[in-house]
This record gives sequence, structure tokens and C-alpha cells, in this order.
Amino acid sequence: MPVLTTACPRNCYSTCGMRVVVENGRLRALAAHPGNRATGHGLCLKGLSYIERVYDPARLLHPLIRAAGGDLRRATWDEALDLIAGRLVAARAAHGPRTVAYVTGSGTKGLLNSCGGAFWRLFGGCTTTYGDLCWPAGLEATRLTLGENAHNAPWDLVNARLIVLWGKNPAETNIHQMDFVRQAQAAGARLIVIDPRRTESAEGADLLVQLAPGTDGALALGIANVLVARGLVDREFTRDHVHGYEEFAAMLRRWPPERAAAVADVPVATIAHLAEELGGRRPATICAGFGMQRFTNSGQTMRAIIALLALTGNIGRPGAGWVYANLQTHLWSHPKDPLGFFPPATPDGVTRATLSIARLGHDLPAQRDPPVTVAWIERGNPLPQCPDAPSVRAALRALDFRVVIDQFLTDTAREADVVLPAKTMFEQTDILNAYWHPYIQLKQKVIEPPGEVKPESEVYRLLAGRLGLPPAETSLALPGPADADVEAWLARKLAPFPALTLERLREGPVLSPEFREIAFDDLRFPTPSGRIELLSAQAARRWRVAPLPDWTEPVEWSRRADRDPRFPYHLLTPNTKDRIHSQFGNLPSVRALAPAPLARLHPGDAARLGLAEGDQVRVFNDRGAIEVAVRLDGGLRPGCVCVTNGYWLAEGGAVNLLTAARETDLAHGAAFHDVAVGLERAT
Ligand SMILES: Nc1nc2c(c(=O)[nH]1)N[C@H]1C(S)=C(S)[C@@H](COP(=O)(O)OP(=O)(O)OC[C@H]3O[C@@H](n4cnc5c(=O)[nH]c(N)nc54)[C@H](O)[C@@H]3O)O[C@H]1N2
Ligand SMILES: Nc1nc2c(c(=O)[nH]1)N[C@H]1C(S)=C(S)[C@@H](COP(=O)(O)OP(=O)(O)OC[C@H]3O[C@@H](n4cnc5c(=O)[nH]c(N)nc54)[C@H](O)[C@@H]3O)O[C@H]1N2
Ligand SMILES: [Mo]
Repeated sequence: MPVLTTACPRNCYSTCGMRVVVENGRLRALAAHPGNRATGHGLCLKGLSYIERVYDPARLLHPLIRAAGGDLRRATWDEALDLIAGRLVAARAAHGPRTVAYVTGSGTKGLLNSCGGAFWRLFGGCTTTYGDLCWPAGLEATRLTLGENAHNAPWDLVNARLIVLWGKNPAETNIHQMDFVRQAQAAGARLIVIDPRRTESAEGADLLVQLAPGTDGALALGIANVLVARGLVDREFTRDHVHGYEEFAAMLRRWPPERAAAVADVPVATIAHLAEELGGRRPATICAGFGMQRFTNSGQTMRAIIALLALTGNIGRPGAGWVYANLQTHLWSHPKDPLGFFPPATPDGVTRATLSIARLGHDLPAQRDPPVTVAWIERGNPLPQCPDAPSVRAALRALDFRVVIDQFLTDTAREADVVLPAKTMFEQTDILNAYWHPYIQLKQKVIEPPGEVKPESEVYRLLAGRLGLPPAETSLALPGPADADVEAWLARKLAPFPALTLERLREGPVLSPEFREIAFDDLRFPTPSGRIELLSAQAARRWRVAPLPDWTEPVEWSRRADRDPRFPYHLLTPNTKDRIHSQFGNLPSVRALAPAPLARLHPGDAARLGLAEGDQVRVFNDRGAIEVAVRLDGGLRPGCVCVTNGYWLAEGGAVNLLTAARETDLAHGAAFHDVAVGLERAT
């Protein structure tokens, strides 16, 4: 039986290398690919459930069209594509091409994802989104401070003597990193976790700091104050490699540990202890997650945390550094602007990027000249995953025509006029980068798409023909229908990198030509000053934040006495182990483990509200409400309520019914965790 190399294209740190066994055209078995040193030790449950996912009876195998009566009915490709082409031509004639909103999510990685953008340019343009739901505040904070987003190889973590998991829960979201954490601990490293929740990652930690959500910037500035005051700063390093040290140190006088402790609601002694650990136990690595990066103050917070490594000389050395995102494999995107942060991204005057993804439900209806009347949504499930779901639903419903491409009938697909069935990772070859490990990987086609499924590149090609788009340009931008056409298209992308060939990639993961085991080991930083920038004129100019890292109160949730008394609890909506956002929860095996959404509450809070384990609680604010069962959790910081994101509206637990359409201070992220809610017994 053939054993073939592939890789998982989910938006996940691990981006696992995989081997698959195929028999008689069907998937039989899956395992980790040992050639990926970061992920070779095994797959997660999601990875193992792929066979179930591919053959799930609920998978969409045919186009669907909304019938006159309002229901979606099965249609042929000809019907669906003729309908779409007709509506696109009419909309373009009435309003111009930018009346189409092209909205994509992070459903799958791969170079072929660029086909959509290429198609819409040939169509004459479109309106699209800027910013990102996921990680931009941290990316931009890192770029402003260090010059680029790169970090040491994942396996270098074993060289650390101190590891801080800061707002990151790798035991659920990056399980392979935990292997390196445990190896480092076995070799004597200390582990500190900073999270309002006692997470699975905190089991086995030496210290868990359960600070008030959104106060990490204050905590970091308090620690920095102690580092300076106690002479724990690596003065040689700051003199040679840090821009703005003197200004930063002077500003820190405003952040005595007592003030930081009061803001973060942690003991002063904890701040002193954290400073002693960071100042004394080297090398130290901070693995920063995305938890504290989902606030209105996040970018400045992330800058304040990176500063701790700059002060202690923990950059550019084995076992040291800032592990946030490693874009060494992002060979095909603009290195300075990997996500198109900066609106309006209209360098060619064709496409208009005027929809903030964090404010999608508000920006869609606000578009003028032309208004948006059509939406094309692929690889994403914005209805449950974007902030302020009620606004997204209303905005989609107000349009004239909606097309969604997905593998399943998601909340978003249910709103569509035409639903097209999407391929899975096993049904078209593509090339993947990653954001934690340094491997370029081939995601191979190993089975034929089931039913009438067609990959997006083929959908675009067929539509281009119907729209009469110029054939020469179309065939340059989009691969032809045969597998060989797709491989030729990919080979053209690989051509600039001699080490990367399809033949080599078929054998297993290949290190990126940009790979450096120890990031910044030459202590060169591609910032304007060539140094690590604590003082950033660019930050002030581009984002209108203070040039030094600072801390401001999150906009909605605050510890001030004057906040809205109806909403005294802080809602956290983190990610969870056996799902990835809104994916996998629909599979019977995954659903069995977490059948329904739960609200975790501290037992003290629950008692005050008269709620017991299993009771239904209403979580509400002035934007929306959900009703879910209570799970008592003594490991949760009192005053917080935690519901994992990813449940569908159709399942009754979509947390984004409660979140606000608010951007982060840097780079147009979504401030998902800056949310105040009330709790009451559901009636
Ligand atoms: N299994 C699984 N793996 C995934 C994903 C998934 O959905 N499922 N998603 C992938 C993607 S796209 C992403 S973005 C990453 C996310 O990976 P992580 O960053 O690990 O995940 P999050 O759940 O966003 O946040 C991490 C932690 O931050 C904590 N937190 C919340 N607010 C604060 C705060 O104010 N301060 C501090 N210090 N901590 C806070 C939360 O309690 C949570 O435990 O994971 C990737 N991997
Ligand atoms: N409240 C709250 N909300 C959050 C977060 C949070 O922490 N809290 N996290 C945010 C983060 S970090 C992220 S990354 C986003 C994720 O939000 P999205 O980017 O919308 O990702 P998913 O929910 O994984 O949905 C992806 C969809 O793509 C489909 N899909 C998979 N493969 C393919 C394919 O090849 N083609 C097509 N056409 N479709 C495919 C899947 O079936 C799925 O429906 O959610 C964000 N939302
Ligand atoms: Mo994400």
C-alpha cells in the first residue's frame, strides 16, 4: 500500500508533517512524519480524525442553490456557475467590480490560496479585508521591536533555563512545544505560566501567575522597573544592541512594582520574583501566545513584554528569545507586511481593501462608491468567528447575493445563496509554510475529491471562462484542471529556491532557505536604528501609540469602579484542544468529548449567583446572549467566565454573539478578550 508524504494545512502552530496510507483510493491510516523534527512525535486528535472528516456523511459533495422557497437544494455545477456568473456580471454592470466583497478566513494554508486574489483582479477588482482575526498586534509589536518575526528553532527550547509561557496554552494549542518544555524541565529549567486560567500547560509549572486579564503590559513594566532598580539589566547588551534604553528606564520610574501589582492584581512579591528569575536565570525564553494580544492595548503590551528580553540580553542566543511567530518559511509574502495590515492596500488601484476584518459586520454596510452588494466567502466561517456576530449576520443578510465555499454547511454557508463544496487537504497538492517550525512542506493530493467536489482553483478557472476573462492571463494566474497543471504551477513558485523541488518535498519536510537555528544570532536587527527598538518612532507615526511601550486600560473591561455595573464579569474565549476554531466540532468522535459549550466559573462566583455545576447560565451583555451549562473551575481567576470559541450559532454557544467589533491598537487585530458580561440563571 502506498505511503505518501503530506502535511496538515490548518492554521495551527504545529503544521504537522504527515504520512498517509492509501488503499484502493481511500485513506486508511495517518501518522506523524518523522522528517519534521518539531512535530515528528505524533499527531493530535484532530489530525487523527481526518479520515472521519473526509468521509463524514455531512460533508458537502455537490453545489447547493437557494430555491425560491428559501431552502438550499442540490444543483449541478453548470447551474451554480451560470447563476454566479450572471449575478456577478449584473452586479459589476450596475456598480463596478468593487461591489463584490471577497472575504477569506484561515481555513487552510497553501500557495494556491492566491488564486482567488488573482481571479478577482482579472474580474476588474473587488473589495476585500485588511487586518487579521488572529495575531497581528503581536506580529507588528515584534516587527517594530526586533525588525522581523523570526525565532529560534522549536527544539532549541530545550536549552532554556527559564521558560515563560505568557498568555499561551501549548498543551492545547501547540502540543509539540510541550515536549520541548518538558525536556527542558527535565534538564533543570524552570517553567512560569502567566494566564488568568490554570491551564493544562500550567500543570507541572513552578509558578502560575493569574493576573487580571488585559493587564500584562502593566505587569511587564513593573518587572522592568525592578530589573533596572536592582541592577539586573545586562548593561553591555543594552548599550550595544538596544535603542531607547535610557528613555525606557526613565519612563519606568512611573511603574513601581506596587503600581503594577495593583493594576494586575498580583502580589508585589510576585513581581519581584519574576524580575529575579528573568534577571538571574539565563538563558530565558518567553513563549508568548495570543491571549493577551486580543485586547485594545495589546500591541503596546507585547512591546512591553519583549522589552524584558532586551533588558536581560536574552535575544540571539541558544535557549533565549521571543517565541511568538517564526516566519522563516514565509518566502512568498511581502516580508515587511505579511498580512497586508496597512489600508488601503490598493497599490494597483484594482482591489480595494477597506473592510476591517475585526469590524466586518459594521464595515460591509458602510461601503460607498460602490456599495457592497455581493459577498464571496471561502476558507472561513466569519459568522461565528468574527467579533459581534449579530452585526455580521445582519450585514450578510442585507446583501443581494452570497457565495460560500466550504466543506460543511457551516453557520456562514447557511446564509448563502450558492454553496460550493470544498476540497479537503487530501484532494489537491499544495505547498505549505508554517509559523512555528522552519519547514516547507508538500501537502499532496492522495485521493480524488469525492462526489462532485472541485478545488477553488478549478472553480475560478471555470468561472473565468464563463465571464470571458482574458484566456492568456487566466491560464498564467490559475492552474489548469489536471494534477500535472497544478504541479507545474507550484514548480514555478519553487523555481527561485533551488533547494526546494517537488521531488525533495515529496520525500518529506525541507528546511526553509531562510532557516536560522538561532534567530538574530548576528545581533543585527532590521529596524530603522539597526538595534532592538524600545523607543520606536515608527510605532508612534504609524499607529499613534506612545513611542515607548506603555499600558492603557482595556476599553471595555476595566477594574475601574465606574464600569458598567450590569456586566461585572470578564469573558475569556480561548481556543481548545480537540477543535480548531469552528472546525472538527461537527465530527461525532470530537463532539463526544465536548458535546456542548460550557461556561467555566470560579466556584465562589457560582455560589454567589446561586449556580451549581450543570445549571444553565445566561451570559449576556448589550450585544447578545448565550445560554450554556455551568462548569465549576477552581483554577479560573475569580471574576472571569470562560467559554471556548468555535461552537456554531446552530449549536447555541457562539461566543462572538457577545464580543465587540473592536480593533487592537496595532495592526488591526480583533480585541476578542476585551469583553464585559453579566451572568444570571437561565430561565
Ligand atoms: N487545538 C487547537 N490548536 C490551535 C488552535 C485551536 O483552535 N485549537 N488555534 C490555532 C490558532 S489560529 C491560534 S491563534 C493559536 C492560539 O494559541 P494560544 O495563544 O495558545 O491560544 P489562546 O487560546 O488564544 O490564548 C492562550 C491563553 O491566553 C490566556 N489569556 C486570555 N487573556 C489573557 C490575558 O489577558 N493575559 C494573559 N497572560 N493570558 C490571557 C487564555 O486563558 C489562554 O489560556 O493556536 C493555534 N493552535
Ligand atoms: N471570541 C473569539 N473569537 C475568535 C478567536 C478567539 O480567540 N476568541 N480566535 C480567532 C482566531 S485566532 C482565528 S485564527 C479565527 C479563525 O476563524 P476562521 O478563519 O473563520 O477559521 P475556522 O473557524 O477554522 O473556519 C474555517 C472554515 O474553512 C473551511 N475550510 C477548511 N479547508 C478548506 C478549504 O480547503 N477550502 C475552503 N473553501 N474551505 C475550507 C472549514 O470547513 C471552516 O468552515 O477565529 C477567531 N475568532
Ligand atoms: Mo488564530
